[in-house]
Amino acid sequence: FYLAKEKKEKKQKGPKSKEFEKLKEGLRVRFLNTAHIMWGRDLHELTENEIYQTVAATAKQYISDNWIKTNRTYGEREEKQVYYFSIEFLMGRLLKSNLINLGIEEAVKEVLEGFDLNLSEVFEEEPDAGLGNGGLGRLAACFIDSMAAHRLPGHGCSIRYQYGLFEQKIINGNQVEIPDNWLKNGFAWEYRKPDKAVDVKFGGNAYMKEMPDGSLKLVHENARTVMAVPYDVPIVGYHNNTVNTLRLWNAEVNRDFSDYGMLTQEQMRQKNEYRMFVESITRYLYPDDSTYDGRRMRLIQEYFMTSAGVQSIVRHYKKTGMDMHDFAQKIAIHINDTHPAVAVAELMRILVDEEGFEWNEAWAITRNTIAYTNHTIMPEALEKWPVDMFRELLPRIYMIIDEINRRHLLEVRARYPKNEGKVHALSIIQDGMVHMARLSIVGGHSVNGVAKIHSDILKDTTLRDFYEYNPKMFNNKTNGITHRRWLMGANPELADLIDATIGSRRWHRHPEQLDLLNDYVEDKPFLAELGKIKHLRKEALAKYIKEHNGIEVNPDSIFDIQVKRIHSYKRQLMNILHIMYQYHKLKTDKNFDMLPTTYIFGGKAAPGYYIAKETIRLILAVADKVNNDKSIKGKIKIVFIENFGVSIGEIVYPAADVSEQISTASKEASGTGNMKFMMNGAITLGTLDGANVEIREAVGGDAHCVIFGLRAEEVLNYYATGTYSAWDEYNTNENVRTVVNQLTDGTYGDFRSLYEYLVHANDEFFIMKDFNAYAAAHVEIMKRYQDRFHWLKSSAMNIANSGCFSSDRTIDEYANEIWQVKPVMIP
Ligand code: GPQ
Repeated sequence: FYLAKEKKEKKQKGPKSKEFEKLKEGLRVRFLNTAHIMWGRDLHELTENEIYQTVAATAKQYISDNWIKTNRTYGEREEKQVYYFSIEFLMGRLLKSNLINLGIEEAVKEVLEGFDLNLSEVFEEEPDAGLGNGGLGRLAACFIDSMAAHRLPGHGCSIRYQYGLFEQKIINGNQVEIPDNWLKNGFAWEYRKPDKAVDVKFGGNAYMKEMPDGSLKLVHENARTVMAVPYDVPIVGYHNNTVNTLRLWNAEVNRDFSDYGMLTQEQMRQKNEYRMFVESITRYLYPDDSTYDGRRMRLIQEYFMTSAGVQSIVRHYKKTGMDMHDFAQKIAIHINDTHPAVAVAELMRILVDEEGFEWNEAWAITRNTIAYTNHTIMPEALEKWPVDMFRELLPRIYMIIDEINRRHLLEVRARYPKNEGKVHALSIIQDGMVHMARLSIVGGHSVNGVAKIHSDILKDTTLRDFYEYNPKMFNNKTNGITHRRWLMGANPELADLIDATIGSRRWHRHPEQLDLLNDYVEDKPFLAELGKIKHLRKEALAKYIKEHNGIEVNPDSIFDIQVKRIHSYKRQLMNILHIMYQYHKLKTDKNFDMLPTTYIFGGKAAPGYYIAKETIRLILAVADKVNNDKSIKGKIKIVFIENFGVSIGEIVYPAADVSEQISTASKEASGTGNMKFMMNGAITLGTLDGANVEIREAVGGDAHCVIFGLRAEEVLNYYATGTYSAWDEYNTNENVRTVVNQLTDGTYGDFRSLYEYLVHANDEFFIMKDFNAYAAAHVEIMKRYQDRFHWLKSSAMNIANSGCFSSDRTIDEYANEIWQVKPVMIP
C-alpha cells in the first residue's frame, strides 16, 4: 500500500516514459483539432457539455480504426459470431469506461489539466444511457463489456428508446416520474447506419397460396411496413484491439413516406395514423421490472427489434458469401429472457419463406442457433400473449408458431402416450395464450438460469416438465459483473491498493487472481489501508448525500445499504420495519443500545406499482421523523437516494459496510448488486437466495457474511401447502406487531395499505415470519463491526474471493458451453 502512494506520486511528479509523452502529445493535438472542427470556436468559449462532446469525439478517433479492423477480421476469417438480444441494455456512461479500456485515461486527464480542465467534471456531463430497468438490463451491459475484453466476436441487439427509464424525483415524500430525455444533446457514441435499414411488417393477412405448379407459396398482404434503422455503438475491448458492436434499432416511417402526390383526405388521415404508429414504437422503455406487462405495444417492440436484428444478421451473413446451410455453425443468437423469443419464429420465417428451406432443415438450423436465459421464477413475469392479439399483429409469425407447436406436440404425444396432462404442460399455445418461455425452450438448444439455486428451482419446479422432457439442454450460468467498471472504475484507490499489495496488475485481465489477496487478509498494515479507503468512499458518499438530500451523515457510522428496484419480494419493507423497531427500542427501552448506523436506500418503483410506491413513502416518512429526533443522538440516520441508477451506483457500492440482500429465499434469481458490494469489500447481510448462496461459499462460509431467514425449500413448501398464516404470526410475534401497528396508528402517517398487505393479504413474502431472524442478524453485524480487525479481515476476504463474480468468468462459460465461440485476435 505504501507502494500505491509512491506510484501515485511518481505518476504526478516523476519522469514519464517517452511513449506516454508521445501519446499525450497526439491526444492534445487531436483534442484541439476536434474542438475546432466540431464547434468552430476556441476551446475557452465552449460550454462544459461541448467539452464533454469534444473529449468523446477525440476518444472515438482511437476507437474507429480498430472497429473497422475488427469487422474486417471477423468477415475475412469467417469467425462464428454471437448476437446477444436483449430488450434492455443499461449502459450508464461510456466515456470513463472507454478511456479505461483504451488505456488512455491518465493521458487524457493530464492533457485536459494542461487546459485547466478537470476530467472528473467532464465525466459528469455525460447522461446515463438508461435503456433498462434493473438487473436484467445491466447484466446485458456487463456481458458485452466482457465479450469485448475477452476478444470474443459478440454483439448486442436492442432498441434505441427515445426515452430511457424515467427519472425519479422525490416530491413531498413521494416518488414522481419525469421523462428521461437522454438524447436531448445527442448521444456521442452512436453511428446512424441508414444504408443498413430493414423493413419489419405488422398486421395484414398471411396465407398459403397454391401456385399453378401445385406448390404452396406464402402470401402476406396489407401489412404495415416499418423501417428499422440501426444506430451502432462501438464496444471497446480492454487493452486489446477488439471493438464489437451494440446495434440499437430505431423505428422510422417507410422510405416512400414523404411522397405525398395527390392524396384524398382519407389517405392523408391514414398516412398520419401510420406515422403516429411508427413513431410510438421506439419512444418509451417499459418501466416495469419483473412483472408481465400485457400491453400490445410491448409485443410490437419485441417483434420490431427481433425481426430487425435477425434480418440484419442473415443479410450480413449472406454478404460474406457463406452457405446458409452452415448458419448455425457460424452464428449464435442468445435471447436474454423471453422478450426476444419471437426470434425462433422469425428465423424460421426467413429460412422457410425467404431462403426456401424445407421445414425440418430450417428447424434444425434454428434450434442449433438459439439459446435462452431465464431470469425469474415469478409467475407474473413469465410472458404470455393472448392468441387473438398475437395473430392480428403477427399473422405469419403466429402461423409458424402454430406449426412449431403442432409438430412439437406430435413428439410429446409419442413420448407420453395418452397423457394429456403432459400435453397441457408442454404446449406452446395453451388456453388461448402463447407461452414465450415454452417457445424459447422448444426452439433452442440451451436453457440456463442465472445462479445455482435458481437453475435448480427451474429444474425442480418452474420448468420441471420441460426438464424431464429434455434434461440435457438445462444448465446454469451464474451471473457476473464487470470488475472494470465496478471496481477499477468506481473505486480506483482500492484498485491501486490491490495492485500494490499483491505486486501485480494481472487481476485486471484475470480477475480470479484477486485471490492473491488472501495472503494479506490478516496483514495489519494492509487492513489499515483498506479501512482508510473505505472511509474515503464513505466520505464521498456522505458529501453526495449532503449535496442532494441536505442530510448530514456520519462517515464513522455503519453504512448499511439497500439499492435495487423497489419490489415486494426484495423486501425493502422488512428493512424499514426493522429500522422502526430499532427506533422504538431506542425510545422505550433504556437497556437497548446500538452502534450508530446510516441506513441508505435507493431504487425506483414501477409507476403503477402501488405497494412499491407506498414503501418509498414509508421510508421517507420514517426518515423524516427519525433523522430529526435529537434524543437518539444520531444513532440512526435514514437516507433515500433519489434516482438510483448506474452512475449513482458507482458512488454508492464502494461506500457500503453492509450489503442488504434480503429477498425472500427462492425469489431473487441471482442478484448482481450483491456482487458489486462484495467486490468493494462490503459484508453481505442476506438470505440464502440467488447468488448470495455462492457468495457465502466463496468467502468460506458464515464467518464473513451474515445469513438469516427461511430457506428456499421452506418457502416453496409453505406455498405448496398453504400453511403460512400471517395472521398467526402477527398475533404471536410481539416485535413485529408493535411496528406493524405503527403503520396505522399515526406514528409516521397512514400506511393502511401496507398494513393490509402484511396482516390480511397473508404477507406473501414472509416479512413477518423472517423479522426476528433479520433483527438478530443485525445484532450479529453490530457485534462483528466492533471488532475492527476481524471486520476488516472479512471485508478483505470478500474482495479477495470476488473474482469468480466477474462477468469475464460468466462470459467464458457462455462462450465455451453454450455458444462454442473462440477469441479472435485483432491484429
Ligand atoms: N430481472 Cl425477469 C430483472 O431485472 N428484470 C426482469 O424482468 C427479470 C429479471 C433480474 C432478476 O430479478 C435478478 O435476480 C437477476 O440478477 C437479473 O435479472 C439478471 O439475471
